[in-house]
Amino acid sequence: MRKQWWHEKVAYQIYPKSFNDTDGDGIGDIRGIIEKLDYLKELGIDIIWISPLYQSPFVDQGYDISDYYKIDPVFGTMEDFDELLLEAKKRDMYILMDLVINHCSDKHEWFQRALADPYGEYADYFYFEKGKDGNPPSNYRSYFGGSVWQQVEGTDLYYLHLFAREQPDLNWENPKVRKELYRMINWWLDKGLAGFRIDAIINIKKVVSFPSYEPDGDDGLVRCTRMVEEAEGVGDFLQELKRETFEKHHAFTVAEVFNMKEDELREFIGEEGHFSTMFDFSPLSVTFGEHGWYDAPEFDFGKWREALYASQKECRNVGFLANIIENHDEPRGACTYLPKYALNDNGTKMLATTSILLRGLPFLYQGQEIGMKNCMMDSIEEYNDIDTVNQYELARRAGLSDEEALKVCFRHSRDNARTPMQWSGEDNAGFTEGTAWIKINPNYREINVKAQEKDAKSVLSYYKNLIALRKSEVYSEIFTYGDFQPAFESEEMILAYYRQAEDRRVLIAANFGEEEALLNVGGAGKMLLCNMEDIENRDSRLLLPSCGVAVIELV
Ligand code: TEU
Repeated sequence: MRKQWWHEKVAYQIYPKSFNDTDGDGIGDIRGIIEKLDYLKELGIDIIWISPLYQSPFVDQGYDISDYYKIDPVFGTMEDFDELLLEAKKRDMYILMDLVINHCSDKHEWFQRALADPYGEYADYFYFEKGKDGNPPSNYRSYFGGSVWQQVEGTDLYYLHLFAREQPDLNWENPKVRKELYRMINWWLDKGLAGFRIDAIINIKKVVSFPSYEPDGDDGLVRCTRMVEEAEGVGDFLQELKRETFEKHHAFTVAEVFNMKEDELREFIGEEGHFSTMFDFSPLSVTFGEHGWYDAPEFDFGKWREALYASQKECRNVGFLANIIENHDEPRGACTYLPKYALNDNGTKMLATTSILLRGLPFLYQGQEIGMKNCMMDSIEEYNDIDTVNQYELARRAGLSDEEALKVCFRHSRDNARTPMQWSGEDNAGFTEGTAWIKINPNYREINVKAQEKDAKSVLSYYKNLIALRKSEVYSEIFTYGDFQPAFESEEMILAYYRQAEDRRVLIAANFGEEEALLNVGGAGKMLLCNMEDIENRDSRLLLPSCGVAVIELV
C-alpha cells in the first residue's frame, strides 16, 4: 500500500457551536478554536474536521448552507478563518471543512431564484417535479420524517428534499450545478485547506424517474434510501468530483457514506478510490432501530464486535477506514457501547484503547477525550435538534408515552453530543461567559478538562498516552500498517485483536464483561499500556478485571 501523509495521523472533530465561545454570545466561534489549538496539539491531534462554519439559517445546525463562500457571522469572519488556517499550519496541523453538497438551504440564492421562477433556469438546479393526480410525485419519507416532496406554492410542482424541507436537494444531473460546486470547492482548497469531510454524499445520485415503492410504514411512505440504493452510477459523479477538485490539490477527503453497495469498497477507498477514506459506520449501525430510535434494539456486544471485526477484515487489502465511537449525530460513545457496570473511567479508557488502536484513521469527537456523557433534558422543548423532535413524534405516534418518548431521546438524541465542551468546573463549564445556546451537561463540575489536565490518572491523560503510543517512533508503523487479526473470539465479552507486521505482534485485549477474565496470551510480552495498576501478564496468563484493557507487545 502506497504510504500517504495522513496514514499515521490522528483526527478530531469540532462541533463549532459548542466548542469554545470567546465573544460571550453563547455560541462557539473560530477564535475559540484558535485559542484551543495548543490544547489539541498536546492531545496529539494532527487533523481537525470542523462541522459547517458557512452562512446558514441553522435549521439543521449549519448543514443547511445559504452561502458557500461566507463564514456565518456567529462564528466570526473570513479573516478569523484565514488566521485559523495560518495558526494550524504553524503547528503542523491540518484543517478540514465540512462539504455539504447534496443539498443547500432554501435561503440560498439559487433556491430563491428557483422559487421566483419555478419553470426557469434555477429550478433545474433542484428537482422540481410535477405532482401525480394532486399527490406528490412519489411516496418517499425524508430522513427527518414526512414526505420528501414540498409543493411550490401556486404551482403543481414539488421540490425534493431528502432531509428537512429547508434543505432542497441539488440536481447533480445538471452540469451547471456540478460546475458551480467544483468552483466553490477549488476556491476553498486554494485557501490552504487540507481537505474535506463530505456530508451525506451517497445521496447525490437519484433514480430521476422517482418511482413509488411499497410503503414500509403506516404513513404510506417508504424510506427515501430505497430510491438512493436503487440509483446506479454515483461513481461517475464521484470520479468527476475528485478529478475536478480534490485531485488537483492533493486534498484529503473523508466521506460520510451509509448504504454503500457491498462490493464497492475498493471503488470508494482503494488507491484510485473516490475518497481518501470514509467513516466505518457498520459497528454503529447495530444500534439503529428499524423504524426509528424508538424501536432500536438493546445494545448487543456480540453483534457490535462482529461488525467491527468484519469491517476491519474487509478493508484489510483495500485501504483505510476512519474509526469513530461518536460524532455530532450520535450519542456519546461511552453511553452507547459500555454496559452500565462499565460506565466509569476505566470503562471509558478501555473503549478508547480498543477504538484508537484499530487499523484505520482514528477520529475523536470533541469531549470524547474527557469522557463526556449523554445529557438528560427535562422536556422535549429543551432539545434543539430537528431530528430529535421528529423522532420524539415518531415514538409518540407509535404509542409511547411522553415519558417513554423522552427516554428514547435521552438515549439516542443527536443533542447528547452537542452540549458544550466542558473546559472547567467554573460557571458555564468555562465554555462561555454568556448563556449557552443549549443546555450544558450539569456533570461539568466533575467532568472537565481543567481537572483532568492536573490528574495523571484521568481519562484525558490516558488519551494523551494512548495517542502518543500510537504515534510513537517505535510503534507507529505497526499501529498504522500492521495487519488486524481478531483474538479470543470464543470469549463472549472480550474485545481483542492483534496488530502484526512481519515478526512483530501487539495484542490489544479488553474485558467488557462484569466478571474478571483470564486469557492465555501464549508467551511473554511487554506491557505497553493498561488502564489499571494491577494488570499483569504473568507466565503467559493475563488476568483482566472487568473493564480492564492491556496493550502488550508479544515476544
Ligand atoms: O448526516 C447524514 C445522515 O445520514 C444522518 O441524517 C443520519 O442518518 C442521522 O443523523 C441519524 O440521526 C449528515 C450530517 O452529519 C447531519 O448532521 C445532517 O443533519 C445531515 O447530513 C444533513 O446534512
